Amino acid sequence: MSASTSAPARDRLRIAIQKSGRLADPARSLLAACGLSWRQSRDKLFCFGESLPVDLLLVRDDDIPGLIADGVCDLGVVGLNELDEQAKARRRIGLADAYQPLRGLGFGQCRLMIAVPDEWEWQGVQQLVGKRIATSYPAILAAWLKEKNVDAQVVELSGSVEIAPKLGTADLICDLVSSGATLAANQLRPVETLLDSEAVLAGPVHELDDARAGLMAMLLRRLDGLTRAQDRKLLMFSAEEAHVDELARLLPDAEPLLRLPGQGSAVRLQAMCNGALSWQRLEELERAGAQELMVLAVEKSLA
Ligand code: PRT
Ligand code: ZN
Repeated sequence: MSASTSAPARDRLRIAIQKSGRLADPARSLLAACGLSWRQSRDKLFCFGESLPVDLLLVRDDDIPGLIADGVCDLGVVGLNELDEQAKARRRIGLADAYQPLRGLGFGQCRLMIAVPDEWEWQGVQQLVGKRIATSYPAILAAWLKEKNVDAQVVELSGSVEIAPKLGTADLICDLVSSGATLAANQLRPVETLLDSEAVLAGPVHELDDARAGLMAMLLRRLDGLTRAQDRKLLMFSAEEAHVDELARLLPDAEPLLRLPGQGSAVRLQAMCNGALSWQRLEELERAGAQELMVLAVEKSLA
């Protein structure tokens, strides 16, 4: 039985995104690139979907997993770190899983890492036994320590984790790292990675059974289309017929070449390439007889 059977049928999809912060702008841009548009300005908490019945709720990132669990929102854009932390915290108190990551979104990349004072000579996880570790991710850290069979004390802090060792409230920390500058500025050094994180589209564990299911499927298809498009380039060029086989051999990562009539004995060719097309590769193709080479970015794809 689906979890939503008892809930009233809804015909509008609701997506929670961060109101302000690191994930706010990229989340809005990505959803806009999926063809969604909204009536409200960005400082409002609710944005009414105009182009499609898909509304936005602008909230703190910490609230997003709970909003999905409670059925207030159907989807959310949130860091995998936050989603995983709250999922593990639920499991610890015996609650069933209520959300899951549906797609990685390719932004908000960071790592949840153990960082120790610079002066420590790192010898491995057993060095953590008996130590106090400050973190805003107590459930992930506790699960990791258990897996490593390390008995250490988890000191939960809601912010400014990196100054805990200096303040003497902890011996080391477990925090998010992207450039590493914050750690360096606090004389800390990353030594172990607990989680590789990025922004994800999170959704319920049970399938929806009303009009929202179709909207969700369409949104996921468009997201996949954008991801696929990012990796693809359309290569266009012309060549003498005699060179075409050799040029095709130089493009093993391309879908079959499309041939169009050209001038005289030349043909015009198009190839959809899935790999990078460096200057070096273009010059190699030129030496093998390709002329008028042009590389075009693919914006959207339902292929
Ligand atoms: O107000 P709200 O609660 O919504 O926002 P927030 O302040 O909790 O979140 P925000 O906007 O800081 O981060 C949102 C999400 O961005 C996080 O949950 C991560 O998924 C992702 N993200 C990516 C990061 C970082 N990179 C990051 N570097 N979140 C935080 N940081 C912090 C980190 O905690 C540390 O303090 O940046 C510092 C380290 O950065 P570097 O570059 O010095 O290593
Ligand atoms: Zn937050």
